[in-house]
Amino acid sequence: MQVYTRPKLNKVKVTSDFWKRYRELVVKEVLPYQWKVMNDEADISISEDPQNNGQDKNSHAIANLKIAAGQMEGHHYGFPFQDTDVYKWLEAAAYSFGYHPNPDLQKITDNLIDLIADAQDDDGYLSTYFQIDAPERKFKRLQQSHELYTMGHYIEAGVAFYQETGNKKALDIATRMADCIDRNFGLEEGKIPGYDGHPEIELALARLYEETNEKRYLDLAHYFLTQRGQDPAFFENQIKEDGDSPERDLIPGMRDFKREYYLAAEPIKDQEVPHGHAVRVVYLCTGMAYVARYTGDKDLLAACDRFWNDIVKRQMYITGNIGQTTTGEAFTYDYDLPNDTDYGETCASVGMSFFARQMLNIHAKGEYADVLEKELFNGALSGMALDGKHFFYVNPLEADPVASKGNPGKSHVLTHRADWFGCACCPANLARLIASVDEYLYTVNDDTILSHQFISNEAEFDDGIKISQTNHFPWSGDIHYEITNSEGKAFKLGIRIPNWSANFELEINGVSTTLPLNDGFIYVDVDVESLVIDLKLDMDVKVMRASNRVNDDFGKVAIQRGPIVYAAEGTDNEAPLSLYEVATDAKTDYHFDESLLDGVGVVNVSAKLQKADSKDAPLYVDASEQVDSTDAELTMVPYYAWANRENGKMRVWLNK
Ligand code: FUB
Ligand code: ZN
Repeated sequence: MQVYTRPKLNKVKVTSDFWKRYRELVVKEVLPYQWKVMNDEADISISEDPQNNGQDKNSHAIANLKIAAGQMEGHHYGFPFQDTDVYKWLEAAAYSFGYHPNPDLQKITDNLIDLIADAQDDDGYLSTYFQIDAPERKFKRLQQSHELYTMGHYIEAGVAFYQETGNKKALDIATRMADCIDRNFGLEEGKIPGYDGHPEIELALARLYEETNEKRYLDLAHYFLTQRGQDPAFFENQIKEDGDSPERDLIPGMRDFKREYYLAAEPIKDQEVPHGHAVRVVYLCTGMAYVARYTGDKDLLAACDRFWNDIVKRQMYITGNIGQTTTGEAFTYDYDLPNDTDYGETCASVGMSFFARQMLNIHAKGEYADVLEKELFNGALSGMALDGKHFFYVNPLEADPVASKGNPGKSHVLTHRADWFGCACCPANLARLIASVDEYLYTVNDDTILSHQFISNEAEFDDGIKISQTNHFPWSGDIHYEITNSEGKAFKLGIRIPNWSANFELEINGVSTTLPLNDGFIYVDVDVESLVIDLKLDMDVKVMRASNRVNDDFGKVAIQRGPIVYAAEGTDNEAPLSLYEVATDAKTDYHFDESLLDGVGVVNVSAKLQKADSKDAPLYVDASEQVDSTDAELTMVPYYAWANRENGKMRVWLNK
């Protein structure tokens, strides 16, 4: 019998050209640009903020911290959660030090930690809106206040910063915050028996527990998850006590959303499907999965499974985007997946990646990694322009500048990425995901190392285990592994076979091999000192269809190659794109174009192009009248790279 060791992952170096480009972009463009914006030093415009938040062009995020720290005078500006822009940025900067040491940036971030420490109250509280403008209302309107959400984002940043730099002050701020929250919340006499309107603190406390081993933090995270919805009137009662008039609202309109929207209508264990605001849902799910893993809480785990299935099987776009409506940035109902009015917030895709990662820590199922990959290469990545300085908040699957301008129901759908937003939650959220992508490549469960992403890397584990993966993914499906196991310990290497690769070929040490597929993984027993594995994934271009329960995609097809979902843009094709018809067996051709969009795989698809009716023709005619069409070819580019050239039309789903 094999005696397996339990490998511990120490370090992953991303060597993928595709991801190295993005990660260097974070260092060279994204972080400096966002730092300028948050210091109100960037010449930007937020006039096309899809949320119509009406903010001025300055973020004031750093100024708010300076005012709270007593270094400046003035009022708080922006949303009650404005501080989180800074914290997500700080977290992204922390990760970047792991692959790109940067003393200049480190000086800035060390000073920022000092500023945050100065802004923190003696009792550990830190949320600049309340400190500056409403100290008497702390924790009194949790439906809208985002106080725990805000502190949760700091806690995440503080843990990451400490882990990357060893700056103890960064961690101390986080523990003092958590202690403050612990003193104020719970079921004991004198504490608030509530929770935040926006989940985040749960996953943050779980991270803090992981770092500090302080069980109180895990218990507090568990409390927030199990207390949610126990008293469905909790938020409303708090609002009554804090002052019922709408002028007292911290974010206008937030009181109108139902309890379900806040996932607070009933205890989570009783909620069949996730309702409401998409980012709230996926942050909550991440917290649930995190805490369930450490506590063994079966109710939480069952809720994770239910919510996962509902989102992934019935409410997710082919690109991984989630949240179908701009009204409340929310989920709607099963199979409702409109393409030209959808929301698909970048933060929701980032949060879905967090959720998938946590689920992989619980079950070795390929479907979690499939979704993670979908987000990394499509839904989340689309949130940033190739220049690192423009961002999407809303990610549509069909867009037209004329429609966005002319139809108020589509005004949230931008057809070009914006400089910044009044509510700027997305840009730094995506930056922290990209900067930490090395943490999303492996999952170690007991005796098994799961290699579930095909992002070239060199990984080092304890016990002399090293895994090097080289490839040109996502453009090529040839994946080469070299495994060094200098101490000859025995372990299993699980390699994901993606759901898009129906066929694959495997060679171990040059010998063609077949291995059974187990929940999306093949498993190789490793007990020798070195091993070479070659995997050939199926990179044929696929013409995809949606379940015929999805009204909006009925009679339509989409193009996918490997993990990449493709989009047709007006700039490459004769518009309108709606006049193209693509057969399910359409001829397709793939080539890599180094000079296009920083190097992308391009797919050409044979199609029929209907002749557009003349403007003078009647609006309705007998359908039996012949319409001329010609043979044509559609040029398609990766969805993540759309809107990097002109402000034009785009479509993922094409008429069949
Ligand atoms: O409410 C805080 C953040 O702002 C959410 O996560 C985003 O969806 C945006 O509404
Ligand atoms: Zn966002």
